[in-house]
Amino acid sequence: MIKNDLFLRTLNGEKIERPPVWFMRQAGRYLPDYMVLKEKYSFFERVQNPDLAREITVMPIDQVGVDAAILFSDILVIAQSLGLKVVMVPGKGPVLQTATTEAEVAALNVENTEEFFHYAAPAIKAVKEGLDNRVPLIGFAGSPWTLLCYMVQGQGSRDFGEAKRFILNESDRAKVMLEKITEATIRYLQIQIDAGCDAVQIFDSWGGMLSPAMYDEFSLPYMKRITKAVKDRVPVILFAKGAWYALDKLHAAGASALGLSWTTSPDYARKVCGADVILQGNLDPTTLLALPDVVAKATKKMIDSFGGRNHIVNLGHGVLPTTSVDSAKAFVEAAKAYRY
Ligand code: 1CP
Repeated sequence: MIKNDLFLRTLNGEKIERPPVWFMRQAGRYLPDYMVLKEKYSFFERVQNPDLAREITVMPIDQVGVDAAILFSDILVIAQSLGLKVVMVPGKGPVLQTATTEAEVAALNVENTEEFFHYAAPAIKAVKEGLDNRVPLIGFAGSPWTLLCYMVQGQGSRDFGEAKRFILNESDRAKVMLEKITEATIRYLQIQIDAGCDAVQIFDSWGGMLSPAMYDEFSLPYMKRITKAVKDRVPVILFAKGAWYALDKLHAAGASALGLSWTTSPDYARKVCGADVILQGNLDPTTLLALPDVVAKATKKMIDSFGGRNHIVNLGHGVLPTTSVDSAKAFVEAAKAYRY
């Protein structure tokens, strides 16, 4: 039994005394103790070594008091499992081997998934031990479209223009790639759930870069397949950043909750999805650059806007690396002090 199960009870639609709080990218990025580990070990050592994965995943529970943990890893592990090299370049971000030609896409190997992720179950079990049933553990994956963005582009991008050119010019090949990413993702999520993850979130971080019609063709069908494959085992949170136009369809896909970025209002989401939809979000992450008392007021106001129910407090995207620990704590404490 998990002692603090506010997060899971909210996903279940239960009435509770206050909203649970966690935030995207809470495990890495801004905590000073994480920075120390970052100097000592490479990114994938931190992901794959059970002791490091436990220490980093549990850190925000102990240090900022969030109500749920998210496994320390990255969405790009799926590109690795399919056979592409990924390097995290300090100060720059991820750099990947790309797959765009017919031969490169054909070589992406879904059958390698279980062997590649041999480290995942021991890491998750170590994390669960570290959590000691204090709070639930969230597993995660990127959406197939968001993964394709990196696998075509080879790195982050302002507009993912090359990825868009690829799906326009080579839509059949792009769909073969999206299918493969989908299959590998489902297998990886099953491994995470088997090992003890209590819920999963799919990050469609670049979903909102697509037009509604392009979203329906190149992201939604794969989000749906993934959701359908795991939703009977654990609650699924779908976060399609900026894709407000797809909320009703993502809801209909069987998501337990929908993540909102700060440009989408809860009123709008409830209007298109129904009054009982469970929502997560959505404070603008730059708000956490403000002073702690300013953060506390903005957080309370944000929670008010969700109308006192069916809400998981979070940011509208990942926490920024320049966030101070005091402001992150002010955000968490404002949610914990809130009463419905
Ligand atoms: O060594 C480091 O600290 C490098 C920074 C870093 C970290 C801490 C990267 C590189 N990934 C991560 C961890 C990570 N990534 C987590 C673990 C849990 C946590 O930090 O709380 C999660 C959930 C992610 C998810 C992720 N990675 C997303 C989706 C969420 C989002 O922010 O949109 C995306 C798009 C990535 C790709 C990625 N990995 C790393 C960076 C710098 C990026 C962005 C690259 C870019 O587009 O510029």
